[in-house]
Amino acid sequence: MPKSLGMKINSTSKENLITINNDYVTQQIEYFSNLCRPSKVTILNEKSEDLEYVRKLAISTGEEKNLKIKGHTVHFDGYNDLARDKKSTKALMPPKMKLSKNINVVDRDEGLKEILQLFEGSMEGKEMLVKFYCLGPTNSKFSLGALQISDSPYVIHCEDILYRQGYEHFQFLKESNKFFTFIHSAGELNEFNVSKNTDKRRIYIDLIDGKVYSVNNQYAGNSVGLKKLALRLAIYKANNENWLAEHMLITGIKSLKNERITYFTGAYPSACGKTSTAMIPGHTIVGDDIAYLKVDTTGNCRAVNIECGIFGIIQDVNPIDDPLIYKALTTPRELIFSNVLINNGKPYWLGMGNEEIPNNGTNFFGEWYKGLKDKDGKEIPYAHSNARYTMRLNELENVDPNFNDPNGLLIKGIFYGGRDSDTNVPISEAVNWEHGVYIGATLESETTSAIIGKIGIRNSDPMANMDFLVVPLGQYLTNHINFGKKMINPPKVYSTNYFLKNNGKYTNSKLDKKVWVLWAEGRVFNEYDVIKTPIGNIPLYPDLEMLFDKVFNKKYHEDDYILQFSIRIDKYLEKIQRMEKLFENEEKMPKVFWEILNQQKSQLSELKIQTGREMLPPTYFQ
Ligand code: SPV
Ligand code: MN
Repeated sequence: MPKSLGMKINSTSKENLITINNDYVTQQIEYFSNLCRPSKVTILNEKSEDLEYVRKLAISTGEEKNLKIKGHTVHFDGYNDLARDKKSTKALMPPKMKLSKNINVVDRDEGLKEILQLFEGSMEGKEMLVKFYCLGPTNSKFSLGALQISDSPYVIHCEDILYRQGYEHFQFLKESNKFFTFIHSAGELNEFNVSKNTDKRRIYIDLIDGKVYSVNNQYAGNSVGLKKLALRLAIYKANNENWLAEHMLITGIKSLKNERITYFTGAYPSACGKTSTAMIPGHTIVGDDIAYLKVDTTGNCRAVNIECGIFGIIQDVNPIDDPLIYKALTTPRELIFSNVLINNGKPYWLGMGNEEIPNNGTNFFGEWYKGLKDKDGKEIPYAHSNARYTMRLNELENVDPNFNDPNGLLIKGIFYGGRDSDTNVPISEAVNWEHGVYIGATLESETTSAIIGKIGIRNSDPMANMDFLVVPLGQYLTNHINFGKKMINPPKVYSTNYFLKNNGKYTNSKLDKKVWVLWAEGRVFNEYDVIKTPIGNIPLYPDLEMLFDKVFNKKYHEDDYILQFSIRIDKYLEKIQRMEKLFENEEKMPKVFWEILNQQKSQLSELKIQTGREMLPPTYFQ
């Protein structure tokens, strides 16, 4: 036991460290304890008393407050710390490495120097918590160890809810240093217990060392190491080992006749229907955010949710649209609300249904009253649009019984979808795996509030993973193509779009996605025919009519079908142009990407010349 550390830890912590028996772990803790200078270091086990210790600490330090319902607490992030900070999140670049131009980087030596300085003394007067987790189910070939060090009991509390405990996993690691390390400090806190120096917020990713440094923030997308910070390290690792680390949900779709359950993954940029796809009524949820995908020995695709909880957007969770989540949020269980309005121990959020919203309370701004403005004269809403809830998955009635399966779940389909008001049809099928990669690579979305910045701008977001890429984009896409080559039965791939508009109005209702996914599920078993179009395979009207009838007992009109499934030639051609520009300077692009793009382009252009029309009904292709 290093002497400097020995003075700061109690006998239980000492024992916990000795049992782990890993020099690299001890070195890290000692190094960061010396650098951050906490008054105390606590090394936590995975026992229930240790979980309780963190819950209590989050309350006693004021980072969380108890609410009326048992087990519910609230946490506020600062006014400048309510979403992921893309600008201040950078990969530390070793001298010979080259990344795509849209990946944020800083020279490794320079970045390390800057961030280590920010960590210096950052935990003075605070307690440093050390915790061991496992990404993915334990005892599985997917399992990855994660060591989290933080001065924020809120961060550890979130991780205790969102991730599997990994103390045992670390014991089995023996002397190995093959795990990820996350070091976080909320930095100096203000009178509301929120990070004060958000101008010095930095999140630096060290690919060489498998380590992420995060300082002067609390918002979970920035602070919780195992979430988007681990995703970046995993993408780097996966890319070198030919598996996939993806920003994907996993759901079990029950077939129409209920005779089978088929697992799909799905990638959607933040706040674009991802959680609601994972939570479609009647189906099961395995995960709503991050999945690892591997090819098994039989040539099939298997995936695990690396999390076991949800850090979900709370806006619009109401008894009609999300009955299961709403029920979970309004009954006793361990639950952290963040950035909602609190009045008299009760949380209020945007779009919560018929509740009357009080005129005052506490929110992410501090003491709030209706009409309150910020220093720029902007009215402060009672709750933030990126307000969230943190909850265990097994609190939900629809959790999949196999969600902890160490072998992963057999994946037969993949969905990609973005917020797209004018181009893509509600659902189409890729003709093969490569075309599926093309669909994922060309994913675009109109921006939302999950990221700091303007709302409503069209952004390109390959596989919804662009924010987290730490390998060149072309190489990442080549890895996707190669992943397909390893499979005997690759999953079928689907493009979905829940946001298609006509004259400013959505062309379908929120729940219609249930029909689209059931059609995809049936297609996996060749139950429906398709119409072949230049953009892929689309459904036939009678099949959707039957599905709408069986699922919702509702008439699906042919006019709606024609409106939704018409091929918007001009819009697709515009999209292709944007894609040409985006990828033109990208190195190591798979050749097949350009082949597919050029083929689509020439087919669509020809149709345009032949017909003189910018939009063709699905029946045209029959
Ligand atoms: C997302 O924005 O994609 C999320 C929430 O899942 S965050 O933790 O901020 O990444
Ligand atoms: Mn996400």
